[in-house]
Amino acid sequence: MLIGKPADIAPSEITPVETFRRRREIVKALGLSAIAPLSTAWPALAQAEDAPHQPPIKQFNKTDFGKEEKLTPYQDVTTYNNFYEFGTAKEQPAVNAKKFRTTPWSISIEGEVHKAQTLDMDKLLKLAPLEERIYRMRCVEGWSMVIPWVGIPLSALIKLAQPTSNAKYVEFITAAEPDSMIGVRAPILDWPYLEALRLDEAMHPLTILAVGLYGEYLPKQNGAPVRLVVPWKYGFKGGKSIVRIRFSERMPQTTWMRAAANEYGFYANVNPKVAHPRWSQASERRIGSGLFTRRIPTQMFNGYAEQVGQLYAGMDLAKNF
Ligand SMILES: Nc1nc2c(c(=O)[nH]1)N[C@H]1C(S)=C(S)[C@@H](COP(=O)(O)O)O[C@H]1N2
Ligand SMILES: [Mo]
Repeated sequence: MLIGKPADIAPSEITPVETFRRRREIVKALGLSAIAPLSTAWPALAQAEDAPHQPPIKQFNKTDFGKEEKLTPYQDVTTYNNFYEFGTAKEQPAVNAKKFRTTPWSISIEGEVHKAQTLDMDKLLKLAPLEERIYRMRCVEGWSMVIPWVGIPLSALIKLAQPTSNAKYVEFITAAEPDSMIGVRAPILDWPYLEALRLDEAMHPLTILAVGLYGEYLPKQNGAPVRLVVPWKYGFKGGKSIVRIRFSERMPQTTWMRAAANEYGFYANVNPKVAHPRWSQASERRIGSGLFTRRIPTQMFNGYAEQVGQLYAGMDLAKNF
């Protein structure tokens, strides 16, 4: 993910994953994390502390879905984040989100629905049984993780809202609080961060609202208390810390389309055959797979083609990227 126009790209963004991971893993392997001179030489490391665990979720269903995948370690999932509201560097959200308040929280359901309403977290958690979903997650930047999310199908909320016959799209509007979100005070993106899905994508059983990971409530840096997860799309579609869900007739302009429409399309389906204008999407680095992070081939629809391919039947995926 890059900010705005190509001219703004820092050279450090070209291989950020490798550099960050290798340094951190080498230092860990050598047991050197407390040594000050090294931290000074490698500034990114100084902040890459382990994130604390969150309270456990008492009740959720486990399934076999995704159980063949090797999970990305908790510490990688919670310290290597994209959440620009808390800074653009991967290690910043874990550090800068600490003061962000996530209780009380509610989501306003608006637009083309028969049952517009405000849902608090208690109500949201009762919409459907919580379930663990082990999903491969692919960032448009070229790295990936495997995360055991805990959440509910987004379809449960949609059924409650009762979309009108005009509703074709669902927008996710996320928190934008300058007082507690350091990134929101800067014009990094057009705040609030806004993402959207076509209604049938939103209804798909793989699409979830996540409230936890690794059997614990979501850490703030991962989008507490509730965020969207759409495993066949690039990670930027998964808006974090959602405050409004709006149903609309016309395709919404999303934040990343506004920032660079030629680079980040509305669909953002993972597709190894359609390159980003500035880099290939044919392969990915799986985070946390050892000292020298493995590069593996990227799969069509992130490997979920069997489940979601029919949603795009007849569409030109090079045009509708
Ligand atoms: N509100 C908000 N949501 C966001 C982002 C963001 O900057 N702000 N970044 C997105 C991107 S680019 C990715 S890859 C995922 C990362 O989620 P994770 O840190 O939980 O792995 O969050 C997405 N959701
Ligand atoms: Mo991303």
